[in-house]
Amino acid sequence: MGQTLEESPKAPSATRERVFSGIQPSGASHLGNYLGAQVNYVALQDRYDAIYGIVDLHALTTIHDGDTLRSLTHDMVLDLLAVGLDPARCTLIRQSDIPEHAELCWLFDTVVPVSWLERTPTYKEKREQGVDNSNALLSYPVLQAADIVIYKATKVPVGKDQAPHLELSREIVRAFNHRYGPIFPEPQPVFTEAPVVIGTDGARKMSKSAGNTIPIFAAPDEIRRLVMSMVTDPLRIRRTDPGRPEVCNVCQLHRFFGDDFESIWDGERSARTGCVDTKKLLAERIIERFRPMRERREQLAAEPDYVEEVLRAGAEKVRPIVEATMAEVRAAVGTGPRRAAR
Ligand code: AQP
Repeated sequence: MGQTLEESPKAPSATRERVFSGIQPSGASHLGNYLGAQVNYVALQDRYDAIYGIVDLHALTTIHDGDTLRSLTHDMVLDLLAVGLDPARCTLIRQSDIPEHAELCWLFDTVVPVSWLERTPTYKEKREQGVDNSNALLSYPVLQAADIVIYKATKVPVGKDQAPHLELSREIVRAFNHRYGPIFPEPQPVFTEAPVVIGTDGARKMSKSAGNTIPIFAAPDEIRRLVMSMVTDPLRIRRTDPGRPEVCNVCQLHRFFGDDFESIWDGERSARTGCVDTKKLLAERIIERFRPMRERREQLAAEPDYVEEVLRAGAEKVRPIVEATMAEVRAAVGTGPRRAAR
């Protein structure tokens, strides 16, 4: 069960609920990442105690070159800062800077039956896409659960593709709490108005590994090329055929790039406008929307140490939270030194 941002309660700052979400540095941020999750990352930073992780350990399931991963991680921090995350209002961490994520994942692994993981839809999808069938790929949702609850976060802004993983996180928390006592809260997803953005192929979820993305910081001409290549309503063959905005991915995307989308849809329905007109308009609107963010990203990229400073400060800020959680966990499971009897 998820909720949209509008439905979520506004917490007073003294007792702010915690939000966590992770994004893989597995490639350039795209419209799916932005509309499905990042807009909520930005919106939630003022209302919650928000922690966002660049989850490089997760990306190791697909990125197998050290220099590439380091550089993609750096780029993802720039993306997040450019879309509006402000290190003064939220905390940005690199997952591998906090080794306790992996420790907690292992402890969770001891309560998770393999059958729970094998039935995860994303595991099946990734295997179909030819991703190496590593133990890490199978255990991915377990590490994800650890990422979230190590901070005792209760809200997780994600796209709808992540809903089964969040369900699994709650099952893992229940299994762990059942064995060791009530240590962790059950996290709930928070969705945007665009919980699933479809890719340029008009069929599958926009996804880096599916090669159907529109990267938000691509050069304007590249954005134009990708939008012009988008698959629209398959039944609209001639320019004079009426369009069906409900099934046309270009029309659907217009909902997020202007208040006049209904008149654009009317134009399509009555064949007053053709797919090419609608695509050209969408491309220009996407370029315009991301122009200030692209400029900001360029400015930030010119400061060589800034990203590492942000990550260092983030790691320092979360350290007491992580230590408190892990002290509680280690005491419950029996790892670490024996505590003196009082
Ligand atoms: N198409 C999408 N629609 C809505 N939300 C989406 N998200 C991703 N694609 C869409 C959301 O973006 C956040 C970060 O995603 P991620 O990059 O960590 O992982 P992902 O979901 O696996 O993204 P990709 O592009 O599909 O990456 P690959 O192909 O490398 O696995 C998440 O909240 C996700 O829901």
